[in-house]
Amino acid sequence: MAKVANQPLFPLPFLVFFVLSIIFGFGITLSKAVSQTRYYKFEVDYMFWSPDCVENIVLGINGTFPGPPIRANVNDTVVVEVINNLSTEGVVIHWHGILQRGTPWADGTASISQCPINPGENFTYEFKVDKPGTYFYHGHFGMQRAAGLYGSLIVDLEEGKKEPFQYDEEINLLLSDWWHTSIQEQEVGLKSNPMRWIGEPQTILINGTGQFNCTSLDKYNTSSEHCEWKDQCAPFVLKVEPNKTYRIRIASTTSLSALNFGIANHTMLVVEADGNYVDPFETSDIDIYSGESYSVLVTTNQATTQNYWASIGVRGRKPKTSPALLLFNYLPNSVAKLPISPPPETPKWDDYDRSKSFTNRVLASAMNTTKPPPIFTRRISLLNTQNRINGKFTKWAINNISLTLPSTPYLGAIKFGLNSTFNQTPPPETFPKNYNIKIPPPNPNTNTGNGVYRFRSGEIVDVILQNANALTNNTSEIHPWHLHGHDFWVLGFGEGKFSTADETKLNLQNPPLKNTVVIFPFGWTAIRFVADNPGVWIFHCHIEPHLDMGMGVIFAEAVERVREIPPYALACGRTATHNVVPIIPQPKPPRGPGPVIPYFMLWVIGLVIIVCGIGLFGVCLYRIGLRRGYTFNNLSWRPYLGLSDSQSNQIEFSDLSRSNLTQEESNPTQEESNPILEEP
Ligand SMILES: [Cu+2]
Repeated sequence: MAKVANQPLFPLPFLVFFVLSIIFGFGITLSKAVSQTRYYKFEVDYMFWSPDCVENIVLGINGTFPGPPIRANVNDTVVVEVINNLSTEGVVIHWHGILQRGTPWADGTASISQCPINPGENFTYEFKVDKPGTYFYHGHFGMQRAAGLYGSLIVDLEEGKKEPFQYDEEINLLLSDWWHTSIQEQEVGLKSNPMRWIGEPQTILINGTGQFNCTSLDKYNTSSEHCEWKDQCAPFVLKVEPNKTYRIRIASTTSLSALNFGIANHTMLVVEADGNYVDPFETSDIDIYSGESYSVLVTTNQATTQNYWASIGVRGRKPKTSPALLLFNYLPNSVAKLPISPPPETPKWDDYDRSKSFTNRVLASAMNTTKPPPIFTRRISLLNTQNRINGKFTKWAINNISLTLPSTPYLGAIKFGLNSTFNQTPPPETFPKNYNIKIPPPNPNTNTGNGVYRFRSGEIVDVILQNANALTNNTSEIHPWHLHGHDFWVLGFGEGKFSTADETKLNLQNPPLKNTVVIFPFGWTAIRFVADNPGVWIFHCHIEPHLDMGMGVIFAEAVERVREIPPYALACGRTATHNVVPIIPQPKPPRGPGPVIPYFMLWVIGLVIIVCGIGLFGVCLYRIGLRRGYTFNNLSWRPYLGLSDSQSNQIEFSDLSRSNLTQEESNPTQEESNPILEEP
């Protein structure tokens, strides 16, 4: 039996292989550690809740309202398994501000990117987050967002990267408005003749809590008995430490209201809008429209012995809703300590000059934003009007077409050429030049339709959103328009009807990138985007009842380039039976509930197992070799490389089966001369 003497425990090739494995393995591990997969499981159901101290039913996720926050880093993959526990309604969830490049089927828009998830069934969204910013998610089927189906979605920079501004702590505010009537009642009202408008909200909610008919101020001032706060509606308190800078992320998922946010005695520095850095500017308050988000920096540099009010009030519509108040509580002051200064007053609701001057200050940060292409290749003008169908039903229309969504999702319908599922005639690219936007529509009658604007890949598209008089004289409303699948450059705003004279007013130098932009009463807004994201994207007014009444258009972009639509996304309408789409059960995501799997650990464990396995294998080979009397001190990989012995002047490690060797093939003298091996 071979005996080992002075033999290194691990031979050189094994050591080299071992070290390379570790370097290679850690390379993979580190790259995976930078981008993670974030798993969530969302069970959607109606439940009793008291968002504003009045018990009602809300659409909750996993038994909470609002839904759980999603947090990820740039380049992470977010996987959300949505389980529809509703007994009679379908459901979808849209990831507002996420561009869904390569995954247009995950945009979460019923009838557009996918079929509603049936009651009792589930659907898994999987998408990459490629841009840092303040976002949110919400229902996009019927009016489910207004029923409370929303939550926040924050994307941080990659680990180790720094924001272009500094702050100490972060506060996240998700704003919404709340009605005591159900969305079913609201929706039936909207489609009734005569229409029953939803009216103004009962309460403004901050992170899902508000106080109906009883502001924090009432409570502190009068301790009135009707102000009975429960856990679910306890006033929101921002606990802050003096002399620190806070990044306050503010997103609005309101159904209707345009809001204004201000903190008494404090100014704020606006640094982000809709997930894009802006040229920082200081302001006492911000206007925020439904679908928008901002980050502001606030420094707690006021008298430290005081607390301060922050206030969120309604603008743009004659408000009937009390402003929501929250306490800016300077620690260690008691929460019960009443601020000396009054709450900031919401600017006058119809002071549009003030609104415009704020909006015009939102400009691209010089450092972090790309400029728009200097010219457009296609321009579409969209006239916003309020109309009637058959002289009765009130609708909103764009270029005289009120959008009604088809039962087959556009994405599948266009991909598979199912032309009977929607109007094949594209909607008009513009409206009559002589249309008078200052008066109600002379012929208020309109038509419903579901045609699409089709874009070739790479088209540079300008959209001129043109506001006009609604059905009532001297009335024109604010509409915040939101585009899916894109950020767009906001080239400008203007009064009256857009004309060629306005062309020179467009800002091509530093227009901000946004995903939501407002049109002011009787005015126009110009935007530009590049059609470089294959998919079908809705562009619509983010006011929930307005979209329900037809205020939107559909953009189809190079759909032939869309691949791998999960079959379940199309299991309805004509795509359900279309033979190109086999209906197979959707695989479950690798993990169920819980926010984050430490993928890093899986890699480390896997790596350790592989390296140990290789090591053991190497050691075994080595020991076997020793027992069979081979020498290992002069090793060569030549036989593996296909080199002949004549090319080698050394004994080959590959010559494992020594008995098969001939004398010519082997070099016995070398073996014998080997002092390490001794004869048995
Ligand atoms: Cu609108």
